[in-house]
Amino acid sequence: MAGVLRALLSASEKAANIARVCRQEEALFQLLIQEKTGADKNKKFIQDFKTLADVIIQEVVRHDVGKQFPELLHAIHGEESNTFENKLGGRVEVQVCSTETDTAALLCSVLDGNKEAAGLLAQTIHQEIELRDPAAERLELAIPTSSMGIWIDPIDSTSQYIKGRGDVEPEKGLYPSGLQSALVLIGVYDRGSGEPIMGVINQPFNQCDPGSLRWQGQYHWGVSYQGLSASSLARPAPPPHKELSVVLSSSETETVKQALMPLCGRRMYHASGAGYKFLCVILGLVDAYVFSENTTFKWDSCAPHAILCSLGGGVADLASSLSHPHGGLPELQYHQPRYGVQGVERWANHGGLVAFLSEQSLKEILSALSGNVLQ
Ligand code: 2IP
Ligand code: CA
Ligand code: CA
Repeated sequence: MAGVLRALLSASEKAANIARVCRQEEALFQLLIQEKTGADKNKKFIQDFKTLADVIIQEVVRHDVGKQFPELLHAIHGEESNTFENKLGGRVEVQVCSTETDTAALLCSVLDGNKEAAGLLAQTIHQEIELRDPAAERLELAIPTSSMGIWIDPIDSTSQYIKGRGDVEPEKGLYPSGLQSALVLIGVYDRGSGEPIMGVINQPFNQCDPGSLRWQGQYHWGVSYQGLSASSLARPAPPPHKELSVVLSSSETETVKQALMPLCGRRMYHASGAGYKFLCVILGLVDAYVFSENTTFKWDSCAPHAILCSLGGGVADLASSLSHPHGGLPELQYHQPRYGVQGVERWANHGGLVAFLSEQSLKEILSALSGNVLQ
């Protein structure tokens, strides 16, 4: 089972390499953006986009993990389909071919005939990643792969990935926008219970070397299964101040912001990227991430949710928590689609969410929000 974690970590490192390689040549990158339409589109955005990197990463993760664990292949799902059309109308069904040369030839059709770029990308796709992570290697867990399902968000915060800004200044350690918010998210859940059990978050653009202008990435993982918890991170120490801090989407409703004001005062931050906002809680930069709308999806929350659980926190379904204030804690689940809806909506976190590290913070947030009209 720790073998699965190692496979996910290696796949996430390869994904981060692909994300960086695709962004290497601005002119070429601009060609590799496709607008999403119909049932694939996130209704939150007037225009929703995917890039060739999104499509390749999802296929590569599926391929690499499926090669090592063939029994998992049918249970690996993600945000994207495997087709991509570039701005010139070139179309490809992305797959990892049996040789690097074949993969390069396949990709060349959407890279405007740029053989060098196709070769570099194919090389990155076929590269063997030798990842050393002693803590992950030491881990011994007995979770049957037959009960696992996997959610991939190949790139979260695609809009920031496309904008490509590397010069945004952080506020209290937190980036309101910029490449730092683009993340690769790979989460594992239990197909029986729907609980998140393992998560990997890879941040391809963590730090930019001022000399070479090369980006270095960073990853985090967590496992939480039947009372056993392990993580690459230590649980952050509780903040010294009494006021809670929250991170919100810039599209969060005024009602929610007003309701949280007495609790958080000035400690209310905004950041792009659902995954990045979860990461801010995981790293202890804020106490919670509150989102009252229905435009995050299972692939956004599964990986961070598993890491939060491994650190003693969790992700509550906001609407159910408010409508059953005395019930058990209703956490998000990952195994069942919503009935009667089509496309990406089937996998929406429909009731909104609160990501937290301590149940005390969650309680305070829910009591501040109760009585306010949500959804
Ligand atoms: C998006 C992305 C957006 C987020 C939205 C997600 O995923 O994380 O940034 O909105 O909810 O679905 P916001 O930044 O307002 O939280 P993707 O980039 O994968 O489409
Ligand atoms: Ca996403
Ligand atoms: Ca995405």
